[in-house]
Amino acid sequence: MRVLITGITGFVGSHLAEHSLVQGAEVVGSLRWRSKTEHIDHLRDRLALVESDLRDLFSVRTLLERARPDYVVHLAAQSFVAASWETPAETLWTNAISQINLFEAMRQLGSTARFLVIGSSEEYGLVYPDELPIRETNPLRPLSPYAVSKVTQDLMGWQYFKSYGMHIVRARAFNHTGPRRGETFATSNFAKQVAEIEAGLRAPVVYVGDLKPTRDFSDVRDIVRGYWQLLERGAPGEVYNLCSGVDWSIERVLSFLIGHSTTPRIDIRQDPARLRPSDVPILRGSREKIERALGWRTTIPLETTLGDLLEYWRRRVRPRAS
Ligand code: A2R
Repeated sequence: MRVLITGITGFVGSHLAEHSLVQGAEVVGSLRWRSKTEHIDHLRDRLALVESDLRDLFSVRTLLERARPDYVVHLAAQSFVAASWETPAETLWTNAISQINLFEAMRQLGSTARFLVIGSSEEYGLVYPDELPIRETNPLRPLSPYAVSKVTQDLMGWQYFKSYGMHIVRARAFNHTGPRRGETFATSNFAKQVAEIEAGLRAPVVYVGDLKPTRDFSDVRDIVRGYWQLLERGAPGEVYNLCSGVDWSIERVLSFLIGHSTTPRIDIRQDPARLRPSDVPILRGSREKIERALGWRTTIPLETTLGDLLEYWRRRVRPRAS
């Protein structure tokens, strides 16, 4: 069994690579010449890595010829919602065209690999209170260029399944976090600030954006286990939410991290630069469909995830402080 993981150097890619190896799979990852490899350096001798920019069809074709995968998990993306308002065209191009390139190269090469499309809860966007919890049948009302790019990926997946009978399963993962989460994401950013305060690298003030929105957080290690199960047993053409079914406000996440700090008093200050043009106020999902189909459910409490995230940042920050 050979799995191709695009975006293997990213947050989720590194965790999925670990999980795939535990499953006994041969892992091939795509990366760019300038990609940082710190998240996968510990796995380097157990991975095959192929250089590829997925926006380039020629490059994608070469990647697939080299990888000859049984499974493809397409994680590579411009993954940051906030950045998508600054770079809407780049976000759409990277996220939508890269996936089309993969589909077209697979068609050209006659690949029958199983393909997992990585969508997002952001696709649901504006959700009214009587529409909670969010099911796969909820309307898609994307509120950011990123969300539109993910709707496009999702629906292109559906279209290639219908048009060409490709084995494509679609995942809509709600927020996930854990060690190695990029520092632009709120959970990780807060944990990093707390770790830097503890190490004496900054004043005891955490800078925040809007704390009111609530999100349905899962641990990334639960999410990659779900992705693997979807590859193995997900129904082609179908779409599945991956979520915990519980939402936490961003404020509660922050309070948890500050509450677990060794620094007795930390202040909170709003930074207008961290506010978004239109933020989704509440995201809470239903995982009923995937649980019924595959028996998948989250197992790691968010408290554990946030504790691990804080530890991760403490380990990274300490060498700078000494
Ligand atoms: O930017 P790089 O070179 O470090 O690689 C990133 C990769 N990537 C690309 N790879 C090939 N060609 C491209 N044009 C291209 N653009 C980006 O995607 C990196 O390895 C990965 C993204 O990693 P993260 O930003 O850490 O995202 P994360 O959290 O792992 O998200 C995985 C998936 C994405 O589809 C998100 O939209 C979704 O989960 O939430």
